Amino acid sequence: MTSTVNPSTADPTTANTSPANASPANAEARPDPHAPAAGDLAQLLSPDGERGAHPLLDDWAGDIDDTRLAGLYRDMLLVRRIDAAGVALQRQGQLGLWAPAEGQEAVQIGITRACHDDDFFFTSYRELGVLVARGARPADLVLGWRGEVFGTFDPYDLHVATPQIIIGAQTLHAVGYAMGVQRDGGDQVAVACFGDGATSQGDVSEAMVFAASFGAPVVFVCSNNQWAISEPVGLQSHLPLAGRAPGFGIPSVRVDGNDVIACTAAMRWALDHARSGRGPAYIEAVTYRLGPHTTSDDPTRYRSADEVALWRTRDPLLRVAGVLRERGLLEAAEAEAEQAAAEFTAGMRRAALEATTRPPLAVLDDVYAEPHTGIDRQREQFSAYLEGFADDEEGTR
Ligand SMILES: Cc1ncc(C[n+]2csc(CCOP(=O)(O)OP(=O)(O)O)c2C)c(N)n1
Ligand SMILES: [Mg+2]
Repeated sequence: MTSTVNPSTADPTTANTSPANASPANAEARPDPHAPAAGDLAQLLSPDGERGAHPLLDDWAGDIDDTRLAGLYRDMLLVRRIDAAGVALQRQGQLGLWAPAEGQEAVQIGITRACHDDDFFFTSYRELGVLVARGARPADLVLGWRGEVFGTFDPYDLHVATPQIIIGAQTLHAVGYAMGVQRDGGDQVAVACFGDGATSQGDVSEAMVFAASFGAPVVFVCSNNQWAISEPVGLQSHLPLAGRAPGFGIPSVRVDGNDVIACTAAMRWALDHARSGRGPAYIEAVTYRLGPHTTSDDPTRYRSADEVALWRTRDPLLRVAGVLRERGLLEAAEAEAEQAAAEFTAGMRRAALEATTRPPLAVLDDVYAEPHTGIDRQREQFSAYLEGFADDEEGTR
């Protein structure tokens, strides 16, 4: 299943219209192929809450009734609350950094809920929903972003590898794992989650070559959130990203990443393809990063308020909430999610306050067993940097 682009349906209000998006290659004349309406974007629940049909995905969504939809909504709302708590903790000085997932809950929850428990995820730093749906504990989310030693979870507990900061590298890890499954036997699938920006990394292309050559049971999930920090997706790909996979011999589907039903269905299709020995599959989930790239970023410098406002109307939670309200199921789903969120976020605050933090310089202690001039130099520079805060009041850092 390849993607085609119909320029007449391009949405002029998305990424390619802001000055920061000017591409060296004739950007003004090019329609925006990444706009949600362009091409064959698979959708089963429209922003107005209308249930739609799709030739590939219908077969995989039949059982998603109102009760299941309420469950998906509860998961998404929980993730949104946890995300907000992460941002707040960072703003309070408890975390070094946080990479917000706001706006991307549908793809993260949809793909995780479609998996078997032992399918193994290889994610970037933004897949908060995958971690939450896999049962991560509050401390798992807090200690890593605090930079604590032993700050991560046991990957074999959650069947999620340690989140990858090196853009795209996890796709290679996923394919390696999938090739291991082929050799060990079993029906596990590896899932590689990455962003639109990652598709420009050689690692991702190499991963797709290996996956296709060996017919490895891996699903590639590209969350196209329109931005790679300040670079719009249109700058690095002039056509929809789902269209790349068939060039590697990998079937793909381009799905509305803010439609949790379509994301679940697309993932079920892709998992079935991989699990049944037909090799890798690829999903491009078209979504949007509503917040900053991380808490260190100021997106007002490179994208317009209008663009963000437009995407707020496509909020993945809103469209499901509308359906649930009509069916009289919203209140219960919200109450359940809020209760779970209150407990989880209290746990996050506790984990931050109870963390035993080593002196910052200790981070360099165990890098090498022997003295090392490079580390000595870094220690000197870092000391000087820390001394810059000497006048700060006790306890403000
Ligand atoms: C190999 C590598 N190059 C550059 C970076 C710096 N970097 C961090 S995030 C990022 C953008 C990634 O964008 P995308 O893949 O779209 O993921 P998103 O952050 O939007 O989820 C870059 C370039 C990095 N971490 N690793
Ligand atoms: Mg991105």
